[in-house]
Amino acid sequence: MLNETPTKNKNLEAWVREAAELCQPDRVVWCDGTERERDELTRQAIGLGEVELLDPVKWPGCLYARSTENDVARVEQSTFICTRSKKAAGNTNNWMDPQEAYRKLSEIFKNSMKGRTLYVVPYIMGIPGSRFNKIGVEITDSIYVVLNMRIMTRMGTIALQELGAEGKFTKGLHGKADLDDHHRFICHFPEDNTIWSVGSNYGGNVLLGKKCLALRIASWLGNQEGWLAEHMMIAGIQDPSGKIEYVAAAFPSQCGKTNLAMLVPPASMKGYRVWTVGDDIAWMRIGEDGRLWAVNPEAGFFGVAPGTNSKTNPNALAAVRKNTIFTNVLKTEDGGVWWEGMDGEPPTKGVNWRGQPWTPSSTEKGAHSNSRFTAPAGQCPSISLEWENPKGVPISAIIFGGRRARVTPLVYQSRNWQHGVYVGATVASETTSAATGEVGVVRRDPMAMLPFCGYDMGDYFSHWLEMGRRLKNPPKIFCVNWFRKDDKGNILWPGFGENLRVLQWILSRAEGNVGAIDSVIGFLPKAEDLNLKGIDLSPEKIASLLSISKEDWIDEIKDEATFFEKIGATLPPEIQSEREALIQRLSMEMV
Ligand code: OXD
Ligand code: MN
Repeated sequence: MLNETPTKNKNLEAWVREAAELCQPDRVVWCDGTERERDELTRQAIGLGEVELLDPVKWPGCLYARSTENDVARVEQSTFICTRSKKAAGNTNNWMDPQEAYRKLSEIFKNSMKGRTLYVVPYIMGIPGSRFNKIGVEITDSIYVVLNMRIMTRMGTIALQELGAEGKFTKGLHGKADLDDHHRFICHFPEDNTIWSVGSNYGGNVLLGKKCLALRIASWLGNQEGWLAEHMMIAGIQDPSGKIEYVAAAFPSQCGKTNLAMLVPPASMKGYRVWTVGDDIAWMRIGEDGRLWAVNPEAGFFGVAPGTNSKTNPNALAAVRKNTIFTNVLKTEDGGVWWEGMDGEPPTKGVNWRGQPWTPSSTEKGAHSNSRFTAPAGQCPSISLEWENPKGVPISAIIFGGRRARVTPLVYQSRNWQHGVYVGATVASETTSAATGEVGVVRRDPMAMLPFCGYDMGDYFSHWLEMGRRLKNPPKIFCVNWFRKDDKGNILWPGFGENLRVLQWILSRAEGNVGAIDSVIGFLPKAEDLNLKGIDLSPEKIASLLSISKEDWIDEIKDEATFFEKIGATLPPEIQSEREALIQRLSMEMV
């Protein structure tokens, strides 16, 4: 922790001075990222009541935090893309004029750090030493944010060294202000490479390297520089011969990306392993070999706690046993943590996420449904040897998915890249508690990027199409749905480790080793080509999982039209013609 300026970068110095003038903190502290600094900040945060220490024997190095009750999820209605022209932000983003946004937020930031410390957090998104890195600097008055950023990014002196005297960086200004949701704004200024976030202390709104830089700003930069910043997990699938193939998969929040990235193969699939490269974000570039190469720009996992147990995700459980920050879970009497869906019996007593006494007979949940763990990725037993390879890993298959009780089958393959972009563009999912708002409503979430694309969605689809034209050896594109239900509302597919069976089919298809049924929506597996050994699923269930209902798809296409109309004139004609081709196939064939 340094009190004097440790950088020769004049732009950085000037910007920190400017922010301090606006926010008027008592002190300015530059973070160096050392363990000594972490210990000192932890001590201070405990003193301020921002975090509590968990039992040091059972949960070594772990901290417990609660956010205010009205500040537990991303706030999409208060998230803005502030480009000079509204058109650049597109119709699916909230837009604010940059002058107005700076003025409005300045009023909230003004003097808001009086009596507080302003921390300067330099960080790297990407692998240190890689030419594809982006450097960010977050200014914040929250020690909780600093402690989380040091897990989620490569932070401190290492980032200042990489930045050097002349380097460019994303300016991120964060302040808690009064944590009043009327004063909560998450504003992105892609033309200024700047983010201003105020009035929140919840991860997705305030860990500015993650959704704000690595997705919203990075997707804008990717469009200009010719690469993709995506809301995707990345994993390597090792087969019994030892060969590893990599997949990247996009799912909306809370649809199991982290579980898929850390999947443990079922006992009946001997010789298979899944290696985690990343669980949330993929930066993908075209390699010299004409393939798509993906890097996880983050250094940690900011995962959803409820439902994580030794069956659903033993690797995540192992990863969070030390040096982890738990937010909005239940704190047990013996200094441990608990959440709904954890192994074993619930504790007899505890303090819930609101800070109130809790017992199993309480009507309220112990942990908030969007409660989180922040854990260093390197602690995950399934972490890939390649996860810090600056080149990234070559992607054989891209997978899109959503949470759909009906309509979408367990898995299908698109016909080609253009059709795959259409499939990604039409992904829909039932909403979850990762964002404020109604839960369980079907909404279009193209490429799982609706809340994260930093520019016009139609232009984003065009960028995907352009990437496909440049790829000599593109990954094959698939769509999956682990959440299909029968008429009685029961989920049909067991999910979790068994999802590897679907990945196995996907990779066989990507390699051209297996046939498929050429259906109206794309290539469907023949039931006999799915590896179902050791799994108890009736042929009727398999048939339901792979079935497509003409009526459902006609409704689906109508709903797509409404969404495409919203995107407006920038919707690429290729997407329109894919849709028309599907309409034609549906009207010609009985499915
Ligand atoms: C996340 C999200 O936190 O997608 O990863 O909401
Ligand atoms: Mn996410």
